[in-house]
Amino acid sequence: MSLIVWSHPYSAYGQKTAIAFYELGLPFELKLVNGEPAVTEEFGKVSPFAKMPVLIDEAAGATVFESSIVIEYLDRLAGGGTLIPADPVEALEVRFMDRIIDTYVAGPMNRIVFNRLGRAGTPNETAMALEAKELESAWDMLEQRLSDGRTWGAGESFTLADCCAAPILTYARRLVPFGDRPHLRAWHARLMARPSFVRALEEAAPFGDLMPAPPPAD
Ligand SMILES: N[C@@H](CCC(=O)N[C@@H](CS)C(=O)NCC(=O)O)C(=O)O
Repeated sequence: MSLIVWSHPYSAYGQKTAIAFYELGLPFELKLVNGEPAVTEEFGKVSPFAKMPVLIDEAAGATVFESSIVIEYLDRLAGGGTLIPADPVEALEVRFMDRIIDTYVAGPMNRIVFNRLGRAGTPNETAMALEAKELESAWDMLEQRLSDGRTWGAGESFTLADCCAAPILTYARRLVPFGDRPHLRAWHARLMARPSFVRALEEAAPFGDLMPAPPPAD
């Protein structure tokens, strides 16, 4: 089995996928998206939106992008039912949490970061305040969802929802702190201790801290 992943260890979506590989025990070869012109040109041929990660399954002749779809693909390759539960009702909750975090946490987070880095032109303070409000709403929603006492994002098993949450919550809380939301804090603490995420963070460490926000104060 030869699985190649175009990614970068600091990338939130790259980490999301790396966590899935480690959870499933699947080996992969990293193609580092490092900004070098030749790499960028080659990457542009496999990634239609120039976004990482992209999975190439050479044995199957398949190119898969969109991190959630990559993880569904990997889960099936590993036999199925681990990161996406076999039970359709449980699977729906997993996909729901993945979508909520991707849309309402990563969405505003990325727009704030793009503003701060000047990638969206002159930083727009009004727009960034609105994005921060959306992040607060997402924290409220997640706190409420987790208040049923679940251990992981969608129940008692570590799933796609947790692969998604670990890196994205870790970066986003630096923009809008968790505040007084004990369930959210406890879940994030469990994610930080999960060996697959610890490994992804260790791999990102040599690249330094690229986030345009101070480390969390709490
Ligand atoms: N919806 C995509 C988002 C991927 C994404 O935004 N990746 C970022 C890295 S975390 C990226 O490639 N950014 C490069 C750029 O915007 O130039 C997914 O889930 O895979």
